[in-house]
Amino acid sequence: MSVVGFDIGNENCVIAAARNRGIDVLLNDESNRETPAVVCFGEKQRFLGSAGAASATMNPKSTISQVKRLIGCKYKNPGVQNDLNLLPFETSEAPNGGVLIHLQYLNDRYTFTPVQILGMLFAHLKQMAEKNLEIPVSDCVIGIPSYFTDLQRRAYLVAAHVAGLNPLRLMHDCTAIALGYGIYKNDFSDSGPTYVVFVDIGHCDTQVTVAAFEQGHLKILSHSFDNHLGGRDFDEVLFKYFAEKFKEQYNIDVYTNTRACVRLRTSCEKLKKVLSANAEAPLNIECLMDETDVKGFIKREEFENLCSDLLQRVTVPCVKAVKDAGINVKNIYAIELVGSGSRIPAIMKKLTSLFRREPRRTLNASECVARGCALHCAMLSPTFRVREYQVEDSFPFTIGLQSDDGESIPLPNGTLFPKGHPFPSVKMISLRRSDTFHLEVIYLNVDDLPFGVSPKVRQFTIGPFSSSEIVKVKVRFHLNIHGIVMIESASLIQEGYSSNNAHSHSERMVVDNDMSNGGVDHKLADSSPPTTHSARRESIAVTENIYDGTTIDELNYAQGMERFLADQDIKVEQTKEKKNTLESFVYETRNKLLSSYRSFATEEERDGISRNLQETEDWLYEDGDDESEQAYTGRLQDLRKLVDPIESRYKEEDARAQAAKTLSN
Ligand code: ATP
Ligand code: K
Ligand code: MG
Repeated sequence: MSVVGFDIGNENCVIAAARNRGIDVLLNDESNRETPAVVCFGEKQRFLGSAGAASATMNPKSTISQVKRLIGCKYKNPGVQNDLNLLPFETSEAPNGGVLIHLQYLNDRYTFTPVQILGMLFAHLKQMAEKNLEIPVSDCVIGIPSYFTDLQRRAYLVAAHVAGLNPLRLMHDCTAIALGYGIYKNDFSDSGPTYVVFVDIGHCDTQVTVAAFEQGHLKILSHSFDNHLGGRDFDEVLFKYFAEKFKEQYNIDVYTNTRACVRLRTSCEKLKKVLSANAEAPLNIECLMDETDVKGFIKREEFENLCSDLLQRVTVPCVKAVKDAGINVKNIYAIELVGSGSRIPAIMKKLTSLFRREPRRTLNASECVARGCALHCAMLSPTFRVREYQVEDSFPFTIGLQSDDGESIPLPNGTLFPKGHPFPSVKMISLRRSDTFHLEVIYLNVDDLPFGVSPKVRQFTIGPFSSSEIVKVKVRFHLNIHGIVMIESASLIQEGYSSNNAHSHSERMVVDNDMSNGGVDHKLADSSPPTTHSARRESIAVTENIYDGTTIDELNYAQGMERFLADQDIKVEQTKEKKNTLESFVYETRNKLLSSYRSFATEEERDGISRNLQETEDWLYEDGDDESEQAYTGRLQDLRKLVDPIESRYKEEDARAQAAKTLSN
């Protein structure tokens, strides 16, 4: 069984797998350890990952990137609108309020959801892992940002299912990093926990997590983030700077030209990387637009000045994480800096002055998320033995419960799971109702949520049921291993209350069944207190009312579409192969006619075959350049018919010579 961890970054994906008693990062076809999160729709087939990134500047409108920004998001969210302004492909609002992506493909107009695009990427990565491991890959752990909402988490799961993956857990990126950090370390002190701050600066976001380590155990104390601050924001500063410069200097406006924008952004990213290692860097782009070659130049110091706001913003989630963790800066054992976006030297400087000590880089900055996920997958898999280690994660938002019938809910401030609550976790509440009712799960503290995100999580219908009197209904909530809220069960408890009791529902106590044993136990067994002998317990149906998620029909459609697109890719690849085979046959036969076959064919035969080879070659360059698989195999068969008799004569003679040689030995 496969044991795999995926880090789906906004720019780069990494796959790690447990094998040979360790965790390995898997290589893609180009022998790279990182694969761009890009799906490009070419003329006749898709190009995924590295191949997709290679065609990004040629085909901007049909190259889909940064899907992490769009998945499970509302089109109208101002943050999403900002992102869409920077992305060259066409989008619109979906009927459910999400994002739709439109593009031209196979002479038709296609529309995809971000879930479908992520599904394509997952399928590509799955294939890559299978090729490396030489076994089918299905079970996996997938890294996600801690700030992902219920909807985004569900969307990731659906995308994984579209690709035929079976995610055992969606794991917070920094929790995975902390696991990889803690599990191999033996030098934690016995006198209380060791506090470590993890700062992950990627392409689009910054995540900060404080973890407390003890021997054999890690506990997440806080997650904090800026989901609009990453490497690409630093690129954008350079982009704006040069766009302005070139307007003055060359009188060109790149904003009016999609391809020029894409090319300038790409060059600015390269320039930024050069500035990480050099005090100054040039920028040269040939024929950026209007047949103008542009030249620019910037010093690191000037770049840092232009970025001063961004640099200041890096400190905000750091301060918040430490505050939420309730620890003192001087008690921090280490600050670990990861994510490739953090390679800008000024970021290190800024964090050094904030924490009054230099952050460390003891982890592999680009691989630690995937490695931690693979480790966790090994822990969850029955086929692997990993040393005993407990991971207790915490949920970053306060989850609340509302009732739409005006009836009160016996929860303090309506809080079902407070911010920072360990998960997975279950909670049982008792309500008093006489027929079918609805409960709405929401995120209570909007200030904690990423900007513009809807606090609505999900609505549940408990019922149908109806009773002549008010009865007790026990509802069991589950904040599951992925950080998704579910109702596990609802049951009606008939105890034969007197009518006086019916009014005391607001005083009824909450039964809290938190599983605080390291968040490892996620048994679904009911552990509620036994009811009295006279009570009757009857389970009630629970229906989830999906606001805007993917329905089963949509999942089926997406899976069907993925099969169709994958078949198309395979067909195109096979056709290319058949064409190559024909081409090689032409060249090889021509050579053989001059050498090995020469004495086995008459001159007439040789002339005939040569003529045919030439015709085929001409055809391949002209009408046959873009033909069907059958056309190529047909041509090959025709040529074979002519060449086969000569080949068998040659082989016969060759065999005879071999036999003679053996005899004489
Ligand atoms: P995210 O975590 O935001 O989803 P990701 O995981 O794909 O994205 P990373 O691969 O960690 O992101 O980081 C990518 C970012 O790192 C890019 O913005 C890239 O420009 C930047 N980067 C890579 N190398 C350097 C460097 N040497 N100097 C500065 N920035 C760099
Ligand atoms: K990554
Ligand atoms: Mg990342």
